[in-house]
Amino acid sequence: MVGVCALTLLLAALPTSVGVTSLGSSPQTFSATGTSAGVSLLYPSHFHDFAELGQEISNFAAAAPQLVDVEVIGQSYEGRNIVCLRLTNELNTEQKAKTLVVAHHHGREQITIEMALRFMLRLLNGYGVDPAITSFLDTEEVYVVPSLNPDALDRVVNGGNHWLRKNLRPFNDDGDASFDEDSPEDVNGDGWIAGYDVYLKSGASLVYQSTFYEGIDNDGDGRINEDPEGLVDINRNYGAYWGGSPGSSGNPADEIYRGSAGFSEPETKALRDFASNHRFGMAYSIHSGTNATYFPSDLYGYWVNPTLFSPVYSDLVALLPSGFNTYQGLGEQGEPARRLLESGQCGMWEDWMYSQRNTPLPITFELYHDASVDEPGAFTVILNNSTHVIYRWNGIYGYFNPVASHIDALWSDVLPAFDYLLATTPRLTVQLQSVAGLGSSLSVSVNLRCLSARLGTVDLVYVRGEDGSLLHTAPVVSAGGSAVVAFSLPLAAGSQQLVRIGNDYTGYVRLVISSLSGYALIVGAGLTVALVVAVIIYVVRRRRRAASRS
Ligand SMILES: [Ca+2]
Ligand SMILES: [Ca+2]
Ligand SMILES: [Ca+2]
Ligand SMILES: [Ca+2]
Ligand SMILES: [Zn+2]
Repeated sequence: MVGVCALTLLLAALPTSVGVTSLGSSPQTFSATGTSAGVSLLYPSHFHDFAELGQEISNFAAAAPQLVDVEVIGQSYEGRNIVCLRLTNELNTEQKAKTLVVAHHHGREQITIEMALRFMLRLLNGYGVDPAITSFLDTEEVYVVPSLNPDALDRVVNGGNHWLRKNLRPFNDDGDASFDEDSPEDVNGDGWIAGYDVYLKSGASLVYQSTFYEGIDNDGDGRINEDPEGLVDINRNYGAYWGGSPGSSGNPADEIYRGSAGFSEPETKALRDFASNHRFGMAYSIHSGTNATYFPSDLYGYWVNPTLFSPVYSDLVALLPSGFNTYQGLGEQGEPARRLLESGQCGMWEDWMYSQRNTPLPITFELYHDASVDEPGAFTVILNNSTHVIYRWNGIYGYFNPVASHIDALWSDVLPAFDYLLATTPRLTVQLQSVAGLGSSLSVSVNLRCLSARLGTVDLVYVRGEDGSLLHTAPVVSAGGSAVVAFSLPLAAGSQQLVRIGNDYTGYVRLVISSLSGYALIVGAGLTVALVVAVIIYVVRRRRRAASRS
């Protein structure tokens, strides 16, 4: 029922004139019902399609109803639900800190859905078993969007087009009478759609020209793949710095086509409307195709807040397997994992989260790439004449997704970065320092500590009454830092008041302060408290003589 082990600490510094008895440590018990490793994937070692993903989500919600809430945040272009799961101890109803994971902006990056599923599985099965996970779900609302681009998921798995990156808004590329009538396909039945890279010979070097794909002339117009499915790169469609170049393109045929306007697409609108209702301290958008972490960057591709991002980057390098700290494939080996060649500020998610939603650490986490598919041996020369070279490439799976049997091993590799996400979300602990005062007002002093090693409380810290009224405003508490905050509390003798301390980033910690006759202490009776959401009821002995003087 009650996690009271923090209370001993919280009560240690009370003045002797206040009659307080500590209950001492109690074994920690858990408020919500977890699954205790009782839930597993219905489709393990398997890349899910849209319908199977829906079954997994339903299974999670059924297995741990006190930890899982499922919300539809919008519909894709073709009307598929875009779902967000909230994982938290729902029996702790106080406002909590919030953390976000968005997966699968890009259709072919299926591994991101698999990582999101395993992240949720870890939380559901660790709650009530692993103290760290229990604490995370007691103090945070963890939001997970496992697929922001469900139309593309359906095409990638069931339509056979493993290359599809963009959303499914139709576009008539060739201006004939039909939309999307000629997409690539696996003509030779070897299980993948080959890509062909065309290079122009320029002296001793080769200059990349274009890429085309395996396919047939579906509509008999004499051209192959001239009107494929897929239009907007939804990770270039956010409404901050929309239109930036060269990071995005205005050409509908390009893989980084930005759409007709910022938030023109239903998928980005859904995320915008959802995120606009929350304040996230930490957020990941997970992708694949390289091993890298991207932070909000300026026009030149440099971090906008290196003082914060640099240590976070170092943390991630230390947590992840070697190889994650390079932007592979663009000649940036050894450079920090940040976008250097693709400029920022071109309608991407992290720049919008940072500049428009004030999320201090939105990180695009590119969590998979097999470098061997970039090696010369992965390419077959199919033409080499005096002017051109054409290579065939089958590396789509190694580029964006591992083989299915390696999904769980990849999850083991990246799991520490997800624990780090939860640990870096700022939260507060509150220690009662002293209580003094008599009659109708108490002077209360508390010690606030920020539980993130990298992020402070972001915003000012507010002391509020139960009705939300503002009693006191305290400065920002720095990352890993603490601060003593004093405030006065109007409180008539014999009454009690709930006090809430925190802000929209950290969530709130509750204190119940009572001024009653006699000595007594009641701790958390009948109330749900988490490790750091301490509910304290303590009793102030009324000093009648002193009171009569005031
Ligand atoms: Ca057409
Ligand atoms: Ca088209
Ligand atoms: Ca093929
Ligand atoms: Ca055609
Ligand atoms: Zn991507």
